[in-house]
Amino acid sequence: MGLTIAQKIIKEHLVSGEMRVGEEIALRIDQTLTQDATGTMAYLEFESIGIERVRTKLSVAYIDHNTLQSGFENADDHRYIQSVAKKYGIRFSRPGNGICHQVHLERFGVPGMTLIGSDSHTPTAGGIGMLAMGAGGLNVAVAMGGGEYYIKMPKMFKVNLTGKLQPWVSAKDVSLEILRILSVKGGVGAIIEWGGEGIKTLSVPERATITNMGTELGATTSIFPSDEITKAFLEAQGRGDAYTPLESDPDAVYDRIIDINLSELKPLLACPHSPDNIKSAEELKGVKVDQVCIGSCTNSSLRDMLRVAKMLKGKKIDDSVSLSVSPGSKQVLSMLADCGALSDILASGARVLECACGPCIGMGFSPNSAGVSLRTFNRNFEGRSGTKDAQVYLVSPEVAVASALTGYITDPRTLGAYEEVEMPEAFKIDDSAVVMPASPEEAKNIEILRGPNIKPFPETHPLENKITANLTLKVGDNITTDHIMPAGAKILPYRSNIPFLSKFCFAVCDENFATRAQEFKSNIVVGGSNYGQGSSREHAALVPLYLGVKAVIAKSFARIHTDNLINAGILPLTFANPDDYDKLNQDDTLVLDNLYDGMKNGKITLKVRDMEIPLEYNYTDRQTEIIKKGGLLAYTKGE
Ligand code: MIC
Ligand code: SF4
Repeated sequence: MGLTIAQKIIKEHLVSGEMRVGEEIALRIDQTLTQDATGTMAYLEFESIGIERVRTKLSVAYIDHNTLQSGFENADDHRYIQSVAKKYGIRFSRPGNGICHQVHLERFGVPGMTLIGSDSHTPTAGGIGMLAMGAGGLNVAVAMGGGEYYIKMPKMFKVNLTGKLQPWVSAKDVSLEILRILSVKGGVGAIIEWGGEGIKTLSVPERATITNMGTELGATTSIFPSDEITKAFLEAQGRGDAYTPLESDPDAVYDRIIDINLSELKPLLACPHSPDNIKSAEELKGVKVDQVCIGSCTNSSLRDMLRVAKMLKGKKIDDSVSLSVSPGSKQVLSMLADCGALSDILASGARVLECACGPCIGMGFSPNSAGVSLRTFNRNFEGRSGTKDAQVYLVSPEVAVASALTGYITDPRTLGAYEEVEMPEAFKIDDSAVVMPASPEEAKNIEILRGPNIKPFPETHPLENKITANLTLKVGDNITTDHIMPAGAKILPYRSNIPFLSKFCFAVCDENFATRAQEFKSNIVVGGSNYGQGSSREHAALVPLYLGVKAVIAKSFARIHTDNLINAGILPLTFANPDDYDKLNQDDTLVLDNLYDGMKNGKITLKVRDMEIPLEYNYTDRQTEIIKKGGLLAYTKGE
């Protein structure tokens, strides 16, 4: 039987396990990346594992999230990460060099290799045929130390593209279309391979927009073949030698095949507050717009920015609209400046922000009260923009500019003639903002610089055989990590200070959660389906751990968050009968007894009032050991 692209890479990197869907497999990891918001914690964990130098082929530490520096905290964390990088053999991408996924695609990604990153949009590198996955910081720390990365062998989905995108329709619309088809949980447990004749019409940055947003489907990752288009991109980046061709076998077998005809797609928007709440620009035309943001790891490539500049050239944005443009990398910004496109953007009335995540994670540029914000980003979860009642829509750069010009949601196809942008034959290469690590000899004398913002890792304890806990919070379906542990400019600087972060835990759902959890000391959270979707932030597990959360019982879980709960030593349990969710009330006293046996046979009984509710526990012996020891750090250190 033939293999899919992902199966080929998995086979090459398989350390243990059988490649059977749902079975746990261990993979050798070639490259890792971290960003600063998850990086400080990941490097504290790496230090605590106690390895002298990274054992990957390449590890890069990016600074792109916490770049506001409105106090000493972020600057201290950046210095900490820079010193760790220098000492342990990691490249350090300085603030201003760009968003991790954009820079990694441009400068470091290699087709056929494995990459894990402490950021959920790491699959962006699937645009050049890498098997790239988001992971918790601790998993990345272990991989940097040469340890394997464990996943459940995913199902294989194939999206067959035919046709060609029509003028004013772009790769973002493909991402939104697949979200319409599959929903935010439709990709859980699957790898999505993109193929068919239609992919020959898509450049690498367009492919990367699509693999980037595969994260919003809950997919393990998304991947394109590595072909002539990949080769041309790598050559234009001066990295032609990184190219290897990669495609699936003609007789590869997929669990699901989805057909999309690019020629039939229209400009789409994801409406508040979920990336799968899709409507067309035609349907929404006339909605008043207050703010437009262009950028993020989804749509900040040179190609996207040139398109934006072309649309803005010689025009002014509407007086009522505030427009921000954040190029994805120093390479993009500098090439925009050199060719004059930056002046066209500035002359239109746009505000140009630095090459960083910025408004995407609420780092400035929050919308006005109840403001309508159109963003070329990948997530529009409630409150994520920093304004709780903002109405955020996810759009393509084309819809973004068309709407900024008119002040209303506008179908760009009404703008008339469409001119293709011309991509340069070679990108401008300047890697001077990537600081190289010290040699092993020099590294011995490098001191790690720790600021006062860095507080100790929360205490973990081995799992007891019986848990008696208060049901301190009951939430619904699709709870995101932005609900569990919000981000944004006011909170993000404290990512290495769990006690401080804890005040904001679940604040989007219940402002009193943290206080109540501290009163009860032993807590359980109950959720609906797809609990923990969204980011890779392990803080969404570490902070509940700090607040005494012992278990989460849900209808189903998102992939990375499940790992993060296990890594923190928190029990993720599912209802055997999803309807039992309705029987539980907030502040019920819950008893989970005989856990060790229950974990062995996969069945645990929840006692509440006079009821016994069957729960399922479907994890491997390795995961059980991790939870029993009180988390992956204790397990890895052999405590
Ligand atoms: C996000 O887009 O939510 C983030 C911020 O990039 C997160 C990582 C984090 O919370 O630091 C992600 O996607 O993993
Ligand atoms: Fe940064 Fe936004 Fe991408 Fe997350 S989704 S890495 S915050 S740009």
